[in-house]
Amino acid sequence: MDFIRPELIDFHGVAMVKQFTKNWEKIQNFQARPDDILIATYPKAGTTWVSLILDLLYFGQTSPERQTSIPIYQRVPFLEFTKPSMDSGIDLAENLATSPRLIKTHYPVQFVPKSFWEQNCKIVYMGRNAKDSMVSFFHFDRMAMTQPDPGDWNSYFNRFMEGKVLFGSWYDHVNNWWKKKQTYSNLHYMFYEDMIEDTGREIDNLCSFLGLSPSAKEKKQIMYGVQFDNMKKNDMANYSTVNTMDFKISTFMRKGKVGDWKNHFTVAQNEEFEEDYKKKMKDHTLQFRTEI
Ligand code: PPS
Repeated sequence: MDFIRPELIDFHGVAMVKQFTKNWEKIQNFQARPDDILIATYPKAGTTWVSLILDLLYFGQTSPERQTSIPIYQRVPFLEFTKPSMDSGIDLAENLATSPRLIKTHYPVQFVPKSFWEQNCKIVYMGRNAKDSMVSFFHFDRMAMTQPDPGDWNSYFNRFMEGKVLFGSWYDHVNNWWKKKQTYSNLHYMFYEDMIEDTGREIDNLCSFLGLSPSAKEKKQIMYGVQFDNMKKNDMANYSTVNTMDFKISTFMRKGKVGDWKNHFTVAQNEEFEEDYKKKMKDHTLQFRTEI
């Protein structure tokens, strides 16, 4: 593959790439509808997992053919995404014929188009602990040619802590979305680690938030479809149809575990990380688990 990787730019104080700021005006003017559902995450927190769950909850019974014919990134458009020769996320979102429209974003909370707040849209935020997010993001940046060059692990480790990776600081992202939840009640804040621990329980909580009551049979089907191994085999969910990802380097559905950071962090790195983490994560009501 011969792609020119993008450089990071400073965009309103957040590290971004031009591909994701190109449609800024249009995105800011996006007209959300009251039943739109926004799935928001820092990269690699399990966005695709939640997206598939929501898509199955809303459309699994009524349009089962979606599951085998439309890749998840078209069913749940990535709002800020642009790539030459492909429909942009904003165009896909505007043209979604579904109700509700499910829309994904990695934007920090301050970048979200104001109409989502004005329309009081439901928002599902999924957080994942910083260490595993860093590892997953590193491997993703190695294989996704649309991402800035990750360099080696040691330099990536430092840049992640400095927020010099795409979509900026993990710390600011999770904290600012958490703060938003205190004033915006239509925000459901979930954790990847809880999902790994008990997917059924977390889907039940999600359904309570969404006001959905799937039948036992439907829930069983969803649980089956969203298991890691099944998603990994599912070409409509595993991103194998994307030509800018080199699966020989790493796969999109890579490990799906809590604690893989232990295979990457040195003892010294872990100490440095913990020291820095304490300084940045002052709100003790927001707790992430790095093992379960
Ligand atoms: S992206 O590119 O930011 O949208 O990626 P995202 O989907 O947020 O995150 C990808 C990571 O989520 C893992 N994943 C899962 N883990 C467990 N179970 C299921 N069903 C599942 N689906 C996706 C995926 O494997 C990536 O994590 P890593 O640690 O790299 O394996």
